[in-house]
Amino acid sequence: MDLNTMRRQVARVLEQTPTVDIHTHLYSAAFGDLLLWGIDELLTYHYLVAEVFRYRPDLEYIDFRARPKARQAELIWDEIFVKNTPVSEAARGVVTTLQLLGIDAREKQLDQIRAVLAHFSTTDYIDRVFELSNVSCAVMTNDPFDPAEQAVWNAGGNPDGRFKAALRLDRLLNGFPDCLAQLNTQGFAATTEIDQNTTTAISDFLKTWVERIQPVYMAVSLPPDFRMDDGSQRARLIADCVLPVARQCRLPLALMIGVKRGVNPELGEVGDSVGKADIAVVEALARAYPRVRFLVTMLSRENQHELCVAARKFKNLLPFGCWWFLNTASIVREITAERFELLGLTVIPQHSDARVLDQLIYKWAHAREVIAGVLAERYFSLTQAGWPVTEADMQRDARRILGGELLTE
Ligand code: FIX
Ligand code: ZN
Repeated sequence: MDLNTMRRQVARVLEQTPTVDIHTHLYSAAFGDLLLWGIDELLTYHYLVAEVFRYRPDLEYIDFRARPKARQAELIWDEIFVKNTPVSEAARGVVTTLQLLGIDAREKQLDQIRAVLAHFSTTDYIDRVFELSNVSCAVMTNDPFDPAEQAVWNAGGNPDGRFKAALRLDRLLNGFPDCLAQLNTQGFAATTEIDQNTTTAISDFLKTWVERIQPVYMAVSLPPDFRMDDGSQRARLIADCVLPVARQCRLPLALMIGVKRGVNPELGEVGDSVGKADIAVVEALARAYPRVRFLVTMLSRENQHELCVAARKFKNLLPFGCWWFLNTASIVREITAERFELLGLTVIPQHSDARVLDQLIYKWAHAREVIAGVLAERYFSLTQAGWPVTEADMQRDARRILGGELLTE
C-alpha cells in the first residue's frame, strides 16, 4: 500500500471513530443561552474578532465592541470572507462548517445562511452537530462561581449524557479574594487568611461541587510564570485544597499553562496572549504528587518538546490537545508527530476548545485530517520495516487516542 492510500484509510478510520472531546466551552441544552450556536456566533468567535482588526486597523476596539452581535458578525463576514479570501485557520473553519452542513457559503449571502440555520431548534441542532462531527461526548467547562450555571445545577443539572462536566477553578485560584463573598453565600466560611479554617472551607466547597456536577476532572488555566514555590495564595490553595481533593475524589487535575491574560485589555477576552512556561513546575508537581493524575496542555510552542520529555519521566502526566494559538494545521502536525514519536499512543492529541456548538464540525474535521496524516506516516514506516498495520490495529489505536480511553485509565 502506498502512503496516500494509507492516509485515506487512516482518515476514514478516524472519521468513523466516535470522539470524546475533553475540553470545550459548550453546554447542553439545559443551560439555555449559555450554549452558543449559529452563524452569528461562529463569525464573532474571538479568534475571528482578533483577525478583523488585522484587516481593519482603522477600527476602534471600543466601537467594534459596542456594536450588537449581528452587526459585528456582518462586519467580520464582509471583511474576512467577502472582501478577502478566508485563508486563516479560524476563517477556513467557518467555511468547512458550512460546507459540512450542506451550505454553499460562496453562493449565499449572510442573511440566507442565517435563514437556513433558523429552521433548527436547539435540540435538533445539537443532534445534527454531534452526528456530523462524530463527537460522542463533549466535556464542558463549568464555573462554580457563575450564577447562571448555579441556577441550572441547582435545578437538577445536566440530563444529556453527551455532555460531561469539568470543574473549572480559574476564579478560585487566579482571583481568590474576589471569590470570598460567593464562598460565604454558598455556605463556606473562608477568609483572606489561608489558615486551617479556610482550607477546610475550600476543600468542602470543592467536594460539594464534585458531588453536584460529577466532573471528569478539575481544571485551571495558568500564566507562564506559574510557580508552586512562590508562597502565593494560588500555590497554597493548590497544595492544601485542590491536590488533596483530587487525590481523595480520584479526579485528574488539568493544568492549562502559558496564558497571559489581558495583554491588550481593550480587547476583553480577545486580548489574551501566550508566554513560555517553566517545565520544572510540571515536573515538580508530578514528582511531589505521584498519586494525582495531571492532564497537561501548554500554550507555548516552545514548551511542547519538553512536555513530551516530562511525560516520559512521569506516568502520571498526560499531555493533551494543541491549545488555542497552537490549533493550526501546521503546528498540530508538528506537535502530534513529536508526541507520537516520543510517547507513542499515550497522549490525547486534540481537544476542540469549541465555544460555539457548530465549531465541533470544523475543529474535528481539521484535527482528524492532520492526525490521520501523521499517523499514516508512522504506520507506513512500520510497514516498510516489516510490520504491516491492519485496519483492526488502526481502529484500536483510534479508540485509544480519540475515544476517551486514556481519560478513564
Ligand atoms: O482558558 C481556556 O479554557 C481557553 O481555552 C479560553 O479561555 C480561550 O479563550 C479559548 O477559547 C481558546 O481556545
Ligand atoms: Zn478553553
